Amino acid sequence: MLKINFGAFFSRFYSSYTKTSPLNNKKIVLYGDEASPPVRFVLMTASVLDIKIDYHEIDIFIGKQKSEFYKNINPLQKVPALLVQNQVICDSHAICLYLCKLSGDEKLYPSEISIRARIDEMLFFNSGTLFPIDSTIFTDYFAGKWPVNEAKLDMLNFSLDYIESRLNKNSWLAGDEISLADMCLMSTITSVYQIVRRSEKHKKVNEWLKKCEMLPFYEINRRGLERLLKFVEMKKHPYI
Ligand SMILES: N[C@@H](CCC(=O)N[C@@H](CS)C(=O)NCC(=O)O)C(=O)O
Repeated sequence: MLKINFGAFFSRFYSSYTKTSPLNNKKIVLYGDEASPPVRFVLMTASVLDIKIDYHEIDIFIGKQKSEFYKNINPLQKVPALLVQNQVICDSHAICLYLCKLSGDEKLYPSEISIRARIDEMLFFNSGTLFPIDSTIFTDYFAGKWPVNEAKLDMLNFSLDYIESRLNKNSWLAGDEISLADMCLMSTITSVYQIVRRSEKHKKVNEWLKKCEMLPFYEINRRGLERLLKFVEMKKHPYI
């Protein structure tokens, strides 16, 4: 049975990434495309931390990440990239950790080292395992290599089994409180579920996603998913 204290969640997490905050004497620019899960992860983190950022769209569906303008910002030609004064940070995990440290706000990344270790574990898991699977499935989808290769689906299911096992122990991925880990993996999983059918087997994952959907920052994820779906639907491959 899913029990959520909505009042506490809403007061704790409601904010908008257009709001101003005392730490914003620094000019922070985020380059991204909301269809991208790592970009949504950064936007949601900034929103929860109440950090004002200037958002600059790099439309990856028309190849803007390969433009000379953007290559000068991120030679890797990937979104997101964060520009803070003269420094560029080029990976969503690094960016979100930076924003947590910059804000001094511990709600998404508490200083207690064993909690940090659990959050880091999930961020590295996303970076090294889950997101590359999501990325390869989407690359195949947009290249018309569909239905998805079974071996890739197995890899995805293996990762979801692992996430399910984490959620069997705790209500959130790194413990009893929502953290960067949840925002990061939620943006990846909800993306892949735009083209791969949700498995009934992963009950805890599905419950956890429902809890995420009820939080105010999820609006950012929803908006990005709508944009992603627009391009998914243009391809019209059957839903797997
Ligand atoms: N590990 C990076 C991954 C960034 C990434 O792969 N972004 C994709 C969009 S989801 C991208 O920019 N793709 C454009 C391309 O490969 O040309 C992060 O977390 O920021």
